[in-house]
Amino acid sequence: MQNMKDFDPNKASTKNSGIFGLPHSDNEAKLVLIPISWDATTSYKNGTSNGPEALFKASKYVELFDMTLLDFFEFGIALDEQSHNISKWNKKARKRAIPIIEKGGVLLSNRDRTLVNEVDDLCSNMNSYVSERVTHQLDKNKIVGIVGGDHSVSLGAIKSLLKKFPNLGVLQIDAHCDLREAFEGFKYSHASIMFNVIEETDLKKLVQVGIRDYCPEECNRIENSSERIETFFEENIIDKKYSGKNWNAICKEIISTLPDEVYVSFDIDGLDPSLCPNTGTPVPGGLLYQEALYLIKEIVKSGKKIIGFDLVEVAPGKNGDLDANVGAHLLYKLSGWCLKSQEN
Ligand SMILES: [Mn+2]
Repeated sequence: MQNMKDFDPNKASTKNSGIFGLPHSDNEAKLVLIPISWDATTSYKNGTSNGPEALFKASKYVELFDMTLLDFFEFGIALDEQSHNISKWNKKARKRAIPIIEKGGVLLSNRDRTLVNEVDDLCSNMNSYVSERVTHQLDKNKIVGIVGGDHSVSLGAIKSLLKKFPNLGVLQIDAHCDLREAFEGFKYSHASIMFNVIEETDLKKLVQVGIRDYCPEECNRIENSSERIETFFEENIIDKKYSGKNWNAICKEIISTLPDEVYVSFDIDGLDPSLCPNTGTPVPGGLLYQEALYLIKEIVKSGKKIIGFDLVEVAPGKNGDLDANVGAHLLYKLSGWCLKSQEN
């Protein structure tokens, strides 16, 4: 890395530095993080479209050294450009989605149906942008991470990655299954992301962890998926934990269901909401920060490769910036384990 020799990880980050205070351009970086400021269909609280900017700011205060990962950041991490179109489409879609969400997705008039179609079209534009951007970076031999935005941003990324890695499996850390067929009327809702992945791709394995808020339709879908979807519900994890099974053994169980190439789709609401109080749809319970990281670390230690990832639903709050701080640390460690796993 040409400008790496002048870089000192012991010093505070400089004003014009990149994400995590690093000096890399996206040409120099091995890992490119693609920001998608999107919250068109968030149902409870919006604000996750401000995630990428808040994460970028908070990232400057993340300590670069890691006793296990060491100086992995020398591979280079850069944040891709923000797309002006994404913000424009998001504003348009959000404006049209709000009256529908307020009615609980019950479409009463032709006008309602027109609004829903317009939202779906704008979401399709976003999906295409993510797909194209990911393919563009993969063609340049980069590894990609998507920085959301709500969870719907993952679809385009998974589609493009499946072309390069047809046998990849998705590990989804989330409070929700996201397996509803459309939610509140919208085809590309954040709450339907994994339904769309299952329907629109040949993904062989989806492994869900942390799930604690779901509906009967989603349970049926999991049961009838012939193990294409494997769900580690929080209630079952807690039963095992409280009867003495340790987290290491539970992680091994989870990891045994994953193929060798793993895409991590990390919805911050999979964590305990005290770590992400401003996320769009917080649910009590959830993984601790260190449990989630331990799982990621064990995946890499087991010899599997993380071929890409996303971090979604991080929303900065008005009071303090805990959400962004937790998110930035998580993003850094995910980046690290992803880069480290390329040696596998
Ligand atoms: Mn989700």
